Amino acid sequence: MRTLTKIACTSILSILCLSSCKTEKQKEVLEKPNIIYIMADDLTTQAISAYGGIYKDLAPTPNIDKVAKEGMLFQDVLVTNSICGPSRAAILTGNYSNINGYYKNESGGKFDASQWTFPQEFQKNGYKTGLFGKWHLGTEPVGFDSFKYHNSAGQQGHYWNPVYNDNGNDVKETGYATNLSTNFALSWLDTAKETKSPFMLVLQYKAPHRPWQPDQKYETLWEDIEMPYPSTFNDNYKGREKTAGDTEMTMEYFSRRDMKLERPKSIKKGRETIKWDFYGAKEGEIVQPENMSDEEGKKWRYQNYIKDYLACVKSVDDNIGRVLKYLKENNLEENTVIVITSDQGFYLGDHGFFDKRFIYEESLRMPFMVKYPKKIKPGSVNEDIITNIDFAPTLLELAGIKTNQKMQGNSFVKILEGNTPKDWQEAMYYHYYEFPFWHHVQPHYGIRTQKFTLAHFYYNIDVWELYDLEKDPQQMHNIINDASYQPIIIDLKSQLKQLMVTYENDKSLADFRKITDTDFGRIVDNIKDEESVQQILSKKQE
Ligand code: SGN
Ligand code: CA
Repeated sequence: MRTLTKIACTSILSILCLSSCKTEKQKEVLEKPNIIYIMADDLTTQAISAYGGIYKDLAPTPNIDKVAKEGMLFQDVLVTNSICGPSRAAILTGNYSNINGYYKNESGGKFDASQWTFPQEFQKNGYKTGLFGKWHLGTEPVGFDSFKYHNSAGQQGHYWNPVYNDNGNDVKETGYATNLSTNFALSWLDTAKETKSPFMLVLQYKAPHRPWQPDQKYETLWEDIEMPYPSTFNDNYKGREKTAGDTEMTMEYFSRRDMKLERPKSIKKGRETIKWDFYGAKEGEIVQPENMSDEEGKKWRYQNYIKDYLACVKSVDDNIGRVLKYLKENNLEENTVIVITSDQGFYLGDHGFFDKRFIYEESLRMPFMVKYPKKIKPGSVNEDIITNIDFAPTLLELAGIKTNQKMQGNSFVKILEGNTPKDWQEAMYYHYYEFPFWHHVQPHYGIRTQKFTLAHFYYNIDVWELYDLEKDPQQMHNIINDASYQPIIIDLKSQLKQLMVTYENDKSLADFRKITDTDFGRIVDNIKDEESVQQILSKKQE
């Protein structure tokens, strides 16, 4: 009797074990990871507390930080062309602008949607795919079962009551864009998670892009506080007069709209309203209260700007918190890869700037972190040079999707696993083309290693710059003429040349200038308001 019971128990146990082991094994084979790719617009590392910085205690980002804490935080993810559409095109195709054909925002035309993009590959391989929020590439998204993207203000979108293109139809929604895009994404997830297929969600916030309009509840969040100033706030651009010193993105170029000044009722619709709202954006126009000194005015504009920008980031952080809560409540945390990033970096008064475009650190570095408990050690930090063309191959490899598609980028899954391959890149190639509108930043290309930045500004000037990132991390000293650096310059120039050959962009300066000069067309047809802004503002640019 005793023995019989023992035998019976043992066999029941082994059956139980067998079936549960089998389930585990089956799970591994069947369970492809879900992917959630979250990209905010113009979100920069200086505004994320996980990266430290001067705002970390006053304006923390606990939800974004949580992803970093539970995953890997990247310190050196760099954008190949620091502007919205071109960065998005590079991310989608895994290729540089010269291969995907999308070089510029202004007069950059529409993204060629007949090209291969990574979401198409996910869709082809059985993933449910969805896109919500900012798209900003002109043509309709391909590779998504469902999409709902900002379709106003030339696809920049609006913060309040925005128009979205909902799978082909324009719908005006009521509310605040950051909350709305998250609502749409989460309700799509409700359906996607019920199917047997894994999902790949792309959630791209309009925030914290200009004109930096916070949610009502955060409008006066830091009213009584004077936000700190970046240490390079009063940069005088010595030795960089024709490059950093000749832009339209300093604190003097904020408009009345940026400063949230109320337009007099007497100003009627149309051209006049645009003229009033954008006053300040042109040279010689300064927005500041009467009786303020220049220094006070500069500080006043910065304070308005930084508080609004950080308040927009706060909503992004809150909404990322909603996504994380959703994953937890639906038991999706273990098998979901979460990426948080931005389309480039941004200046928060650093070097006296707002906006991006330059190869200089604040706009070159993209915030980037990944959480995926199955592969990534919590709390890890990585310092390898990775660029935005490496995203697509990495996401595909994480999902176990093989493709013959030619991508210039490389997968960094090994890096996520904590093992940087011996032959991993130690330098990156950068190239920015748009000029003069918006912000008058000279087209330039360059190389960035972990120690140096070497750049050539070439459109209607011929200026080389070199920065020693170890001795001068803030890039205040252009040491291109320093004799002791000449051997380094020779070496960097030859590496740069090699990179241009590798990336198939070893063209003449005349050919590069042609790209800047070419009008590839508008991003969307029939946008009257944008047209007038361009006409009104572009007068005094060259
Ligand atoms: C708008 C902004 C610019 C900004 C571009 C590009 N002007 O035109 O300041 O550089 O977008 O931004 S605004 O006053 O009309 O907001 S990007 O994110 O699309 O690259
Ligand atoms: Ca952007």
